[in-house]
Amino acid sequence: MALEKSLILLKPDAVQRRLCGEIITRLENKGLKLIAMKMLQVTKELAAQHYEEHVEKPFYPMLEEFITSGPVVAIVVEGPEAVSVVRGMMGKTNGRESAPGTIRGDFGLSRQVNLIHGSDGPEAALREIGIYFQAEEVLSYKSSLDEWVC
Ligand code: RTP
Ligand code: MG
Repeated sequence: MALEKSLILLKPDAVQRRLCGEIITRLENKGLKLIAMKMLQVTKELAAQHYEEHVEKPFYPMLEEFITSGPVVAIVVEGPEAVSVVRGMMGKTNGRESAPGTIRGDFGLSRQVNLIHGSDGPEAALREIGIYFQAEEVLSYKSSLDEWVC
C-alpha cells in the first residue's frame, strides 16, 4: 500500500471556534501520522499561490478574505491513500450537503466557511506542502503503531 502525504489547513473558523483539537484528534484516531504542523497567518500572496486554480473564479475575493481573516494551522499527514482518506473525512465543500460523521457535516453549515482544506490529489499535495513547509520541516519517523494502522 503506497503511503501518501496530504496538506491540511485548519481554516480560520476552526481556530476561532476552538475546533483544532477535535479535528486533529479525528485525524490521529483514523491512524494518519502527523509529520509537520505549524500555525501561521495566510497572506494574500500565499492564498493566491495555494488556491491558484480558483484565483480567476467569481468567489475568489470572498475566499481570499476568509482564508486571510485569521490564523490557520497547516499540517502534513501521512498514511496509505492519505489524500482520499482525508477528503472522505472532510466531507463535501458545502457543510449543508456533507454527511453526518464528516468534519464539515458535523460542524458546519456554510459552503465557504468550512473548517478544513485537504489536498485533492497526491501531486497537488506535494505542491501545497512545498508552499507551506520547508523540506526539513516535514519529518520522517517510525511509530510502533505503523504496523497496526496500515
Ligand atoms: P479546499 O480546496 O479548501 O479543500 O475545499 P474544496 O476542495 O472542498 O473546495 P474547492 O472547490 O477547491 O474550493 C476551495 C474553497 O473555496 C471556498 N468556496 N467558496 N461558491 C463559493 O462561494 C465557494 N466555492 C468554494 C470554500 O472555502 C472552498 O473550500
Ligand atoms: Mg479544493
